[in-house]
Amino acid sequence: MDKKDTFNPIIGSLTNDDSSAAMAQKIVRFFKENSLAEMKESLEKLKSLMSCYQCALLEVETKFRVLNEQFSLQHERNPIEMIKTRIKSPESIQEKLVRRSLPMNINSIESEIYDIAGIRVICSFIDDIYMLADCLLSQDDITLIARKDYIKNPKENGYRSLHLVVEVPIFLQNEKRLMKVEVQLRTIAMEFWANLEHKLRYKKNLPDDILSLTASELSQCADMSAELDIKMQNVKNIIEKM
Ligand code: 0O2
Repeated sequence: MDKKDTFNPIIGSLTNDDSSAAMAQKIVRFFKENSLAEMKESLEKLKSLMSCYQCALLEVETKFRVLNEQFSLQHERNPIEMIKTRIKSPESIQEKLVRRSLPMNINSIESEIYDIAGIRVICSFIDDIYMLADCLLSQDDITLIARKDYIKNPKENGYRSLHLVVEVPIFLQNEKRLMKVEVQLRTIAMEFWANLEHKLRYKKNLPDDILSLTASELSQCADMSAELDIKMQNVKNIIEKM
């Protein structure tokens, strides 16, 4: 066999007759095409990983819909007002990797970032949040990875929600994969506050005095909405005891 056949076709295509400029061109093309191939491979892996997260979201969303259905049969009311799902945007993933000084590769995305797949379950009452969280966590294919209770321990700015990171299996054609999903459970009032606070947070370049004034106003709004949640829960408890 001709020696050059054992090399990559582009390298192999170099001949002694090539001028050095032609050789340089072929080598540059070889490296360009190779890195392009690597990029394509990484992109394919990333697409496949994102698709697995999408499947995991479907699994967890179905679990909540089943619980909602069963509860509405037994108690004639739905504990879930709304479910929202999202896959974290590439910009947001990149920002998180940079912020945590993590390498920019598929492995660190999968092992270090727990909120690529996110599901938000908006409930009617505070008790529904804990009831749904307990029901989900008692299912034998769900593993709890992390739990943050920002309802019992609100963030300094007033943010409230129950956050769970769970691992759920997805069954593909030839394999089973365990995927992480971040579940945020909150009431309508908590969702209302978080949405508006999120919108206002993106108004940048505010002077310090305005920033501290708005932070204090927002924190008061969070306390008022928490009070509203407690009052609504109390009214529900009274009616249910009748
Ligand atoms: P998005 O658009 O939902 O993806 P980190 O994610 O690194 O900041 P950690 O500890 O992993 O920190 O997350 P944490 O604090 O448990 O929750 C992060 C998510 O909760 C955020 O996701 C928001 O969705 C929500 N969240 C947390 N704190 C606040 C807050 O003060 N205000 C509002 N409106 N939402 C909050 P992302 O990635 O920031 O955004």
